Amino acid sequence: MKPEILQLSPILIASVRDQLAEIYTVRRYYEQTDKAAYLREHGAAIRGVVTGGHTGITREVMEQLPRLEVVAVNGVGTDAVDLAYTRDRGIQVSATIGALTEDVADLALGLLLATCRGLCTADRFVRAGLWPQSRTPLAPIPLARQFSGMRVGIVGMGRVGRAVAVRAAAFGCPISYTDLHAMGDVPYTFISDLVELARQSDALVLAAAADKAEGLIDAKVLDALGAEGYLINVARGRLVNEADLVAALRQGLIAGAGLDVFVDEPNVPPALYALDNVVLQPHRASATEQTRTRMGEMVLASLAAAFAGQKVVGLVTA
Ligand code: 8YV
Repeated sequence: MKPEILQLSPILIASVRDQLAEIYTVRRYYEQTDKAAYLREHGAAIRGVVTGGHTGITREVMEQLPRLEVVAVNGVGTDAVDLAYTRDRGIQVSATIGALTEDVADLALGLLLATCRGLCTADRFVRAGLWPQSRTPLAPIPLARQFSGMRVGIVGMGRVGRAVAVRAAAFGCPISYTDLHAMGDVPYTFISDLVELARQSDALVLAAAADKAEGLIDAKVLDALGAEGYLINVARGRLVNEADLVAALRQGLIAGAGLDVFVDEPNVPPALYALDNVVLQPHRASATEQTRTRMGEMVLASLAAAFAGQKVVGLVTA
């Protein structure tokens, strides 16, 4: 009999979906309207969970899966999984560690360039047919901020932080960072205090894990970043106090923001829609064909290892 899998978020790669369906009985929890009834019906037979980084899985759901052996996160963040609980029960948790680093860093740079150079505003200007109407073509759009050479501050010098640093350094940007401690193996300036890092940066890029850092970026940090400063978030919405960010953007206390993640996805603070100094993305940093294929293959490998009684690929905790 095929092992039963509970799937909490969609997989967009057809070949991965096909393989999952071939090897396992896949219960698509995310498609159900009455999720409680679905769990009552299938929970007892479920041996594995596939979920997204942002979706994770709650303790309440896992409590209804008595045979659960493995949670395979199709993503790198495990902040939405109750790891203390999985550890207690000996459930293995895997993440697609390393698979999406380059894409997330690419998007951070894309957001930096798009925000500083006003790419989306200028795109809207051209699409609206406003260019030919204006006698001095660029007058309705303010001059942009040069990105090359900007002082970039990175919050979290993990895999993604490092990949952002390499890219920004290629643009001639001096790099500083903060983390729990200085890293001996990177050539960038460590600044332990986040407010001080913000003060010494023209752009702050969030690349930190979110489990212990809710609301890290608040009014104080934004104030230190200042009216010429930009905030980029490719990590988790929860790292930012969104009310403080919206206020800072509206009042011009910071220059702009490029955001791929939000506190209550897919809901975005409506005030942001009207602001030209923000570039918004629907949590798409890892959403390329190549990366999602690699991630899906890691998920398949994890499940296979777990059901063969082995250590999963990309083990986070067991
Ligand atoms: C993933 C994410 O794309 O990796 C993560 O933690 O949040 C996203 O980048 C998501 O998990 C896809 O399911």
